[in-house]
Amino acid sequence: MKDIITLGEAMVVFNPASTGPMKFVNGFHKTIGGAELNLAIGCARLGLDTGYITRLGNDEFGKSIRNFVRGEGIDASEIDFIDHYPTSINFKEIMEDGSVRTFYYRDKSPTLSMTPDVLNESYFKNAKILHLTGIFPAIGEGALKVWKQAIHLAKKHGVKISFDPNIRLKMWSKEQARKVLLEILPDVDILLAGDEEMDIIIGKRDPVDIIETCKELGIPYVAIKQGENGSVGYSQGETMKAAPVKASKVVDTVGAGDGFNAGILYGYLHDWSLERTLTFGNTIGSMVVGITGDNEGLPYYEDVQERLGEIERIER
Ligand code: KDG
Repeated sequence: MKDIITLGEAMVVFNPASTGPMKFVNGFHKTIGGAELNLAIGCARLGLDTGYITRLGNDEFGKSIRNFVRGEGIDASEIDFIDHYPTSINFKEIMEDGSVRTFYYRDKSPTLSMTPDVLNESYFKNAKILHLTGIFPAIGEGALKVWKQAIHLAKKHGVKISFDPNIRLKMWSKEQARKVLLEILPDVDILLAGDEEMDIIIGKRDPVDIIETCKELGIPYVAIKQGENGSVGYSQGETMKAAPVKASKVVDTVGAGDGFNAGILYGYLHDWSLERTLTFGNTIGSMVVGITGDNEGLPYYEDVQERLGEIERIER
């Protein structure tokens, strides 16, 4: 039985070799990204049994992504390839303060060629949690249908649905995002969302108000990300705010939310208290921003323990 399975679009990510406006950057480093894949990497590094579902272009980039997924110890048996759809690409611009702009080349995403019947029902039957984001349905009509089928299969087999809206306004408008993402909320078991994103979806930004709405919708487990202000969680009648964990440095903020999510899912699966779980998630988020790349900063379990002062490591 897998702890986590996730459905997403992976991309080759070109990280700039220097900071500043992309139009003046001449060198890039080829890496790999995609919110759901980052989450899968974060979970696998913590020690969870993780599987990733996607379709890649039948090209060199697609093959390098599958190799990378396998190298992280993530099950890649539900990855397939398609001709004539190039693997998607994302170029990043990073400023001195670590803030990022992304430039997507994903209009002909291989995931657009997927149809609902390609999802393997037995893979869903054998999973504890299905993690979804609002990026996949924003790719286009075909991807939206596959995403809805994934929700259907999870519900059919009692798989918990974890959901991060991950609203990307370069991919769709606020109105389109609201329409699609509002619909999924009643099906969600674990909501992992930014306060600004919830403002777009339900028109509420204060975590207390967001949690009220989640209770009305029957969402049992909630973690609201507030960036530098920490996070607020809700579970089993308890609401709790967890203080932010200060990053030792900030060089690239991409992937911090995915790292936070991995930490929360780890705590959820291990029945940890809300306080411990939120602190664990905040700590991981603060570690991710210190390293360039969408997932290079995602820690292993011992790295987080060390950062929390739970273990001491002798390095030399
Ligand atoms: O959450 C991080 C992702 O945003 C990044 O890896 C790229 O998936 C991506 C996207 O669509 O922006």
